[in-house]
Amino acid sequence: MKVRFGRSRGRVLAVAALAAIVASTVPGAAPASAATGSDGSGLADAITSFVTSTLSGVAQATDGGAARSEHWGVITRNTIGSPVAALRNGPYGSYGGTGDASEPPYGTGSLGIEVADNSTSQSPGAEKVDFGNEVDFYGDSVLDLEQVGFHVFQTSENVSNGGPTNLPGIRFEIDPNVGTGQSDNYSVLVWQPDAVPVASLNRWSPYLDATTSGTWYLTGGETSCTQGTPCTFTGLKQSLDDGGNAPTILTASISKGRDHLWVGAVDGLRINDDIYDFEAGGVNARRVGRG
Ligand SMILES: [Ca+2]
Ligand SMILES: [Ca+2]
Ligand SMILES: [Ca+2]
Repeated sequence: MKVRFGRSRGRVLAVAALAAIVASTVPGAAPASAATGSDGSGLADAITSFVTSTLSGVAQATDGGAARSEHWGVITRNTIGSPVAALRNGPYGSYGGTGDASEPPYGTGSLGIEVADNSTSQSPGAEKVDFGNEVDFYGDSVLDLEQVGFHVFQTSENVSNGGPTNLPGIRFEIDPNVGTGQSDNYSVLVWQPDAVPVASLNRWSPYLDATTSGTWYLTGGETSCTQGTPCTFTGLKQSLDDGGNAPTILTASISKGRDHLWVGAVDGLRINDDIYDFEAGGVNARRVGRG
């Protein structure tokens, strides 16, 4: 099944924004096509020309995915303390490194993350950050998730600070729609990666495929896939596939915390047919197979 996953929402918003521009640009709120010739002057024609060229530009940008860059950022509700989640250049290295693993897997930048383990007055004192998107995946079915994963820049210092699995993960806030709890509209679907190989420390990792590695669980005891008894990706989806209303996505994010100090970077977040390329200037969606 081919699903326009994570795409339709951005287009709807772009068109809605354009409609607002048209309404505020054309006096009398007439449709753009009806403005021509209404007063016999060139003004209406000029406005129509401007609106048409704007429409064309928005459509092209949205189809390329770049227009949705503004939907990515720190998810405020889920962030604790003052961690860093910043679109940055690099990292290149570590020093002396060469080859593909010494540069970001896509483009020239990435999502830099820095989280402290003991810097708030809360208990635990650890920070937490979610950098993600509350718009473009909203309403998509969890059961349609087929591809998930990313590349990470992991350091040996992070391993010293929290062990080999001290890594950021992926979180989907969802409406689980399982069992008799249809009125329970919230759970978090969490992927925790396996440790990266020692040979991949202090450089960029290969693609970490969340559908075949690491562990998945749901918060709130929605299914048998709990933090204490996590599941594979396949097992997780099966546990949510109980008929009736499908489980739906609310948000998607890269997440770290609350546990250990961590400083590193993530790039190339894949969700189905799109790879989200984190760059200093924004987030670019690259359609798989289109380069
Ligand atoms: Ca990048
Ligand atoms: Ca529900
Ligand atoms: Ca269901």
